[in-house]
Amino acid sequence: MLRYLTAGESHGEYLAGILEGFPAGVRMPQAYIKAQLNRRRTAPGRSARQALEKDDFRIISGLEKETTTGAPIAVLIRNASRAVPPPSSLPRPGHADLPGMLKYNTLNAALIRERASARETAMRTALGSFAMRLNELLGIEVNSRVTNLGGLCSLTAGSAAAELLRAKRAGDTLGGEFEVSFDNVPAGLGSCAHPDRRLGARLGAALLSVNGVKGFEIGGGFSLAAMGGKEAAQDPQLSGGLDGGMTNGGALLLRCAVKPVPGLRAGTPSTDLRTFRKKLSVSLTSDTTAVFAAAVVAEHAASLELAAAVLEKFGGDSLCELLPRVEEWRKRTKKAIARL
Ligand code: EPS
Repeated sequence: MLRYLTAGESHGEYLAGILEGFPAGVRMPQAYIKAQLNRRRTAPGRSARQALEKDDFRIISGLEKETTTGAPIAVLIRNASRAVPPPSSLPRPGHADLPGMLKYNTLNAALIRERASARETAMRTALGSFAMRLNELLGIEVNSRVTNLGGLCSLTAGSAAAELLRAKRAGDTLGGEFEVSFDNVPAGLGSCAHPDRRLGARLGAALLSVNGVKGFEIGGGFSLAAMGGKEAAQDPQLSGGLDGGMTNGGALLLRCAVKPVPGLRAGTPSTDLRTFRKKLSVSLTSDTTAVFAAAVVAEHAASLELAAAVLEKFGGDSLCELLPRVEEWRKRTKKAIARL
């Protein structure tokens, strides 16, 4: 069973993560993890904090000479920004502040923000890069792209940058949509045998847990609601690579909607929970958009879930045990999935 845990606060000394159940014999160059962390950190629309962060990380167990041993992999990422925000009883509407303050019985929103912050996704990316690498070695390729930024759909690097600048100058933030796709996925991952083994549901949970994600679709998604069965049957890709909770051998296509970051430099009306006075909550640390970074995080979160499903189906404690099993399965299923 592949599983992971993360810990750490946004401005604590470290983020910490453990990945358990990962097979032995996977070469994992540090540069590979660094490149993935840099993709997340330098995505368009980030706040000034990301220029300060270096995402310096240390792997303290589970690797010998950049190759996994099968033991739990423990990772530490050092936070450069250690400026813990001062205590505040003023929740930022739309963030975790208010429900977190109620839930954990505190009048200090900063305590909630520290853990709810999307800073945590740096660790998910580091751990997810192991899964991405394993999938890659098995021939599974992941990609993502942002398809909508604040309603703007034909995006180029230039039009996105201009839109972000416009929003930033106006003290506003932007939402958007992204797609994550996986090619060359073996058929039969997941299961129709029990609800919690359905891979679509598992991938949905993985992606909906990425900060700011409010919508999730598989393949044709919501557009399928308006189609007849005859029309839908003409395009097998509308299933997004999943039928009955299992991969069908076609490309996996997942799509997410990300809300605009709710913390605004321009301020949002809120209520101080100590005095019950109305006040403007002003956020100076927000990204202009989270959609580009979320797409990178989503690749990693989905890769972890997919690698878990691969390991469940094929087993094996080392890459050399796993590889021939996947190859043999691909040969066996090749003819049946050729139409997709
Ligand atoms: C982020 C770190 C955060 C924000 C952003 C992403 O820094 P801080 O915790 O200092 O505000 O820049 O987080 C959010 C958008 C959010 O909603 O939490 C990061 O490292 O990704």
